Amino acid sequence: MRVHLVNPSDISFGIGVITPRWLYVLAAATPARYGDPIITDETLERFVPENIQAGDVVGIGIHTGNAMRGLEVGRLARERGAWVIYGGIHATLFPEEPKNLGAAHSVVKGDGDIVWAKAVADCVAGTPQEIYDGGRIAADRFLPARWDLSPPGAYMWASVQTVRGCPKHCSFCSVWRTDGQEPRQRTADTVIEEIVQLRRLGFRFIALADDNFYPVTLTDLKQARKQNNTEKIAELEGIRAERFDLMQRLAKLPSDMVFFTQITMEAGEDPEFLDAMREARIKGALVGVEAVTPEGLKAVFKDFNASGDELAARLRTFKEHGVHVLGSFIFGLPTDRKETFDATAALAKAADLTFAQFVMMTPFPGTVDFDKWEKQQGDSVERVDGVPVTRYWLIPGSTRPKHFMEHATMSSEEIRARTQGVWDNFYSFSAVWKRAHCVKSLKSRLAFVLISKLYRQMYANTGISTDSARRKKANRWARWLAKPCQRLFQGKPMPDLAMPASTPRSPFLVLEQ
Ligand code: B12
Ligand code: SF4
Repeated sequence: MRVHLVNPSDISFGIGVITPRWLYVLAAATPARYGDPIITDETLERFVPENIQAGDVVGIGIHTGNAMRGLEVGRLARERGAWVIYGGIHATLFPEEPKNLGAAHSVVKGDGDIVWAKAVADCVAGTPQEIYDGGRIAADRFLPARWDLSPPGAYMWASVQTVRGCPKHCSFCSVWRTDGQEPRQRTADTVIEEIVQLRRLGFRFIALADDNFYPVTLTDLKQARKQNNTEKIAELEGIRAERFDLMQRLAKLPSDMVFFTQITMEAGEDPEFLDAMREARIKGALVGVEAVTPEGLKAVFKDFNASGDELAARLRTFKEHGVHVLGSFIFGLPTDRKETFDATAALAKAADLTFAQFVMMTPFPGTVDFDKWEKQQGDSVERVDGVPVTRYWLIPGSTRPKHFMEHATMSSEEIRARTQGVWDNFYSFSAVWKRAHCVKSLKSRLAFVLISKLYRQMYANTGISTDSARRKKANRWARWLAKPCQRLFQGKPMPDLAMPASTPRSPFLVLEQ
């Protein structure tokens, strides 16, 4: 009996950009008595059903974007006589789908770190349960990943999660509802151990795969102080101090290492935090800008973001402190008008963003927007070959509608074309070359151009609602660009790298009372 773990994908660039972390965490959760699991990441290579023997256990992780392919993989595995278990955010939200459409024996909801061993053992004993609830485990129970099982040289970035959950409540995001609003933060020791192991293997670039790397803001602390809530103050200061501790330890790792994370714009008001990020070599961060107007931000419950002139200044602060910003914007919000596209393109330039992505509003399950949209559709929901559009991920790409949420003043095609225009504008050769001057040598500039082009190919035109012809074209380009880019990310393995010494706990942080 062998355990297989499959990350489904119908798009493959041949080279993986970021490691799908769940594969290697579940590998760590697989009891040793079953041997090392066989890992298939379909972003690298196609799943081969013939490799499955009757009685094997096959774990499949799905998010909404790869659910359809995942269900197909499950059916293929079951035909071979395997036990089929699903997990991941999509299976957590719709556990009946793997059962009805993906030939599942079991579905694991929530975190798989602990419950996976039981699910496998039950299958081996021939008594699988339909549902296992992994819940939200505490941070000290998160398992470090089995990076020794990752194929050498296959990925550009490894991914290490340092904190799970986010205290905010943006309407388009499912994280705060599935992972919770309480930050579950790993200790610096466990994170650093994993990163050292990755550097030993030759990974120099690490994505800190966090929902929000800045879970405690200065405003949160001020508020707790104002309320004289001593317990809350201690909790928040503890979380913040641990962040600084982690960053001080990252700073002691080999100087060729580069980190990237996701963070809210509020960090732009916290120079001490930004400086610590720079020292830690967290050279870039995805910042969810989403909208450039106060109305747009209100529409997505993100009014803690700045807008107007203040917005560009806030974003520039990151770069002034040595942290490059990948700005993320959403188009198709109810408040968007034709002018919004040009205003966004102008803001992206004025804010001196290093990278940007412009995504079309998509109602992801588990979000407030999805619930509202599904309710609005009611019984008169449009269907494609019998499938309601509120289950759009089950509609093949060739017939899937391109945009789901009707807009009061623009057609879906208009929103798509204008969004495309903003991508083209931001990633035009001259604009990229100008931005490339943020690095010094000619070689680094050329690398910057290559990476910008790869990023654009991978994300523009590959959204969940894009038609297959566009996807194929973007895919061809990305595959062509991925190989040379990947070489830029490789480091020489450092098998003897030692753990950096831990630092005394950071001194108390300077805050106005
Ligand atoms: C890092 C990240 C990325 C990275 C890297 C992706 C990668 N290769 O891993 C990048 C930036 C590339 C990315 C891109 C996108 N992402 Co993303 N991403 C994340 C993030 C922040 C962390 C993922 C992670 O590594 N987690 C750590 C692992 C250990 O946790 P996990 O995956 O949840 O796995 C645990 C459990 O779910 C469970 N489990 C998972 N699989 C399985 C399988 C089995 C068999 C079992 C038993 C259990 C199990 O056990 C695991 C351990 O506890 C998540 C948010 C989150 N909190 O997960 C969003 C998230 C997954 N992304 C999301 C989205 C929407 C996207 C994009 C579509 C964004 C966009 N518009 O372009 C793209 C899609 C890219 C693609 N085609 O895959 C959504 C998915 C929503 C949904 N309903 O599917 C999430 C949840 C964030 C959100 N805002 O809602 N993403
Ligand atoms: S979009 Fe970002 S800030 Fe908003 S809830 Fe999700 S993770 Fe948190």
